[in-house]
Amino acid sequence: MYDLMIENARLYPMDGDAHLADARSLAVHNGCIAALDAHGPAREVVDAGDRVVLPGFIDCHTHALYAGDRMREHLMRLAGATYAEIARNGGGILSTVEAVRGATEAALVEATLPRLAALASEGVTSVEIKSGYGLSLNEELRMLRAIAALDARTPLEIYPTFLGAHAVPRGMTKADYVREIVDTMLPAVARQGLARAVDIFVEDIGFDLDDLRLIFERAKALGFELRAHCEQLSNLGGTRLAARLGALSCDHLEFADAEAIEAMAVAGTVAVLLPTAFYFLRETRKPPVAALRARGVPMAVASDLNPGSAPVASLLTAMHMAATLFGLEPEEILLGVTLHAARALGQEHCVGSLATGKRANFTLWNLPAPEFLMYQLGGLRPDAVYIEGRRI
Ligand code: DI6
Ligand code: FE
Repeated sequence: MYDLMIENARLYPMDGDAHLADARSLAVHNGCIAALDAHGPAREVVDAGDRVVLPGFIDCHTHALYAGDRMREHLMRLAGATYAEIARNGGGILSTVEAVRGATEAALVEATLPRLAALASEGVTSVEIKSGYGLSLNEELRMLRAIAALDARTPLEIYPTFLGAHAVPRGMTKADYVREIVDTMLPAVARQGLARAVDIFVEDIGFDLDDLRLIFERAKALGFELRAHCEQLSNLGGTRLAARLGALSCDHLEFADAEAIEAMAVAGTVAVLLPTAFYFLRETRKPPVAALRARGVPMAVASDLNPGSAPVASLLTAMHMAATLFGLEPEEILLGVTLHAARALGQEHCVGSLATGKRANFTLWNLPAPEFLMYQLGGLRPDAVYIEGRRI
């Protein structure tokens, strides 16, 4: 006896490609997908009425936990200032660090809940959330505890990432801060089990290749998965090194070159593309999508939701932009928010497609076809969202 049966559905399993399945039904047991094309009794039967069923979307790169806003910086940018100029003049990430340090853990959680609700309303069932606005042991731990609280407060599956190496805090040299990350912060985060992955912002205004190596080697030894922000604003070679050190994903990649792509292809690293940041910062250099495709590098798409470069609480908007701005094909984008996003989080064994044994995270849509999500912008919502077989 199954717990739940979805019948009469157009299933798009996203299991390798983005095609329509022959199967018309999906059975759920104990929160997992028990069978496709199942028959047999179920405690609850839902007639999908020929609607589209997709795996729950996975937003695999966000900085959704923050306090305050950066509206004034955005207005400065609209008037001509660049992201890097604003950062060098004391704005940027460090201004959000001040806001986060001034907010209670409860206030951080309350500020973030509506942003997660917005993502969930679009069919997102898993969200990665990075720390990185604390920049000290205690403040980073506080952010990670708030992320754990969000996991408990929402039905969403939350994947916490430690991004201590997001910016150098005021009053410290980069070398001293990197030493603190390696010697103190990483072991403490590992001990408390507060993050699955470790991330780093590799950029002139962030961290360099030596920092990347030090932090990744320690993080790997402590059992963390590795991710990196690379080649967003310039080409420092972060992608090549991160991929060689075993990064699950390299993210942004506007300035990635052939060597970077080759290193990702060899290592099986996922390219996480973030068109909202490209759009919001009014960048002109696009990631090398054709070359990534040609070399078979799996591409994911995420919202990058953050107060500075992408205040965009909408994965559907990121998906639409991935098509119109970056030239990804609709099928690539659908895989990019399901199977490939799961891979970027090291979770492809349990989420990201409609496959037997995976968690029963899926959504029902009244659409002519899934590609419609890359056509209409705005106003699209799933009729139902299920996480581990329960409707939320
Ligand atoms: N790259 C980004 O796009 C975000 N972080 C990063 O390293 C921006 C974060 C912010 O500006 O607050
Ligand atoms: Fe980011």
